[in-house]
Amino acid sequence: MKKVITYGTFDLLHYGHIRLLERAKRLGDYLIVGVTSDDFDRSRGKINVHQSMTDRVKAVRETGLADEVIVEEYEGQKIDDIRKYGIDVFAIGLDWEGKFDYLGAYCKVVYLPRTEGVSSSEIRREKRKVRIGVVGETPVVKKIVNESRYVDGCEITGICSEDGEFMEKEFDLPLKTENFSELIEKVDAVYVASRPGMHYAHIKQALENGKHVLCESPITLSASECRELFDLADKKGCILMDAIKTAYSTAYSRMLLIVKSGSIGKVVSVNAVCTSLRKNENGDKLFYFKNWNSMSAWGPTGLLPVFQLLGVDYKNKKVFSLFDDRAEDYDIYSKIDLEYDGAVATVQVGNGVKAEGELVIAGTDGYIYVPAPWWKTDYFEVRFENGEKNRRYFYQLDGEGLRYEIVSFIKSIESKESIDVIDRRISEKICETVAVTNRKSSKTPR
Ligand code: C2G
Repeated sequence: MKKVITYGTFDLLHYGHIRLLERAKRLGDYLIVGVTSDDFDRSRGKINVHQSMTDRVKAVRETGLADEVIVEEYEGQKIDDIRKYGIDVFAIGLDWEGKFDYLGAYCKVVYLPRTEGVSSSEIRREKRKVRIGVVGETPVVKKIVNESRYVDGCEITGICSEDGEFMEKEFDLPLKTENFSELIEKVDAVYVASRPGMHYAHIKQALENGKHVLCESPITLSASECRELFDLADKKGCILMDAIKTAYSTAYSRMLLIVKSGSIGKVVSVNAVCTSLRKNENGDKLFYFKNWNSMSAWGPTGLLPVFQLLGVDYKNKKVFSLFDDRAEDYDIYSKIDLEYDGAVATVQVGNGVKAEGELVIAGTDGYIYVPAPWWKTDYFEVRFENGEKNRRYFYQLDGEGLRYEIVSFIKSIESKESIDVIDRRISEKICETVAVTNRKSSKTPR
């Protein structure tokens, strides 16, 4: 029996895929189809795949052309599969010409002509693009504009900023305005990265006008305002999403699953440090950075693993802050201690201070170590007293997680259902916990 194998993502299965499978099948008597796993696609930079692996496998099965469907999970698997299944022919579309010649050492390699005029990317692109307007003046605004170019189905069409110079100098966009109403009139969705004190007004206005919102955390400066905005989003049938890029990193979410599955025993402590220095063009330290004090700039990220692992119902909170002389509510460094039943957490944040940005999660059997900068997690270790049991994990992270965050936002808009990577109760609790504390209140920490 002559065995043939082919591989693909087979997203939104179309005529081109079916013809490829038919021709591959004709090359032998038995056809094995390898469908890529979601992780494998992500690691090879295919981030816009619309269907889940389960749906893609189902669609390939339903063609009735595959005698067997397998999952492709890792680089180099093709060689393993060819040996394991005793493959005679490896077939793939001509768009891969030359790329799989190395498999010629194991079986015959055939490149089949592609079907012209149809592709998953085109089908995805044909859908109307979501027009996104950005508001704000933090450095992440630039990153979001750049990262959105990797995401099908959206385009950044305008910016609104209080800082006219920043807008003029840094952006090449069709619409630049200092008037927020003008921006939201011309877009379907808004990415809010204005100063935290402005979030509530910006989000409310956007939602009231039926626009979806992705907002840099903290969404607002109080839990009640945050809840009110989520309720408004539901009422208006709009998406409101918290933008903490770390939540969208594959390594970070795997790390959470490992902890939740009990690998390190019961979690007794979460210790997160997040700091950065702010500099202006002259290299001088710019402490007062557009109202993003340490608590608002880093608090949400630092609190994320705490709330995701220990929950939001802490019993006690103590905050110690060091303030910049020039501004009442600008903490250059804060330490948040949270007490839970049977666990504690410490989050240290600094905007204008530098320390080792690690995350350590201690458990009764072992601990997790995520090296600096842990908020861009691509690597972590599970460590035990007996070092032989230690495990190391690495997952590719492109665009600091921002592009996956935008993909989730666009998918939520298209499916009209929020993909809540960050639970709403966590977003609300973040708002409540980071709401500083000016010089006076720091003397009587809550
Ligand atoms: N294809 C085709 N004609 C089209 C579109 C796709 O013949 N109009 C073929 C591709 O050449 C490929 C198969 O259909 O052989 C699956 O295509 P994709 O789903 O785009 O998968 P791809 O990214 O090419 O994955 O390890 C993964 C594989 O190497 C290929």
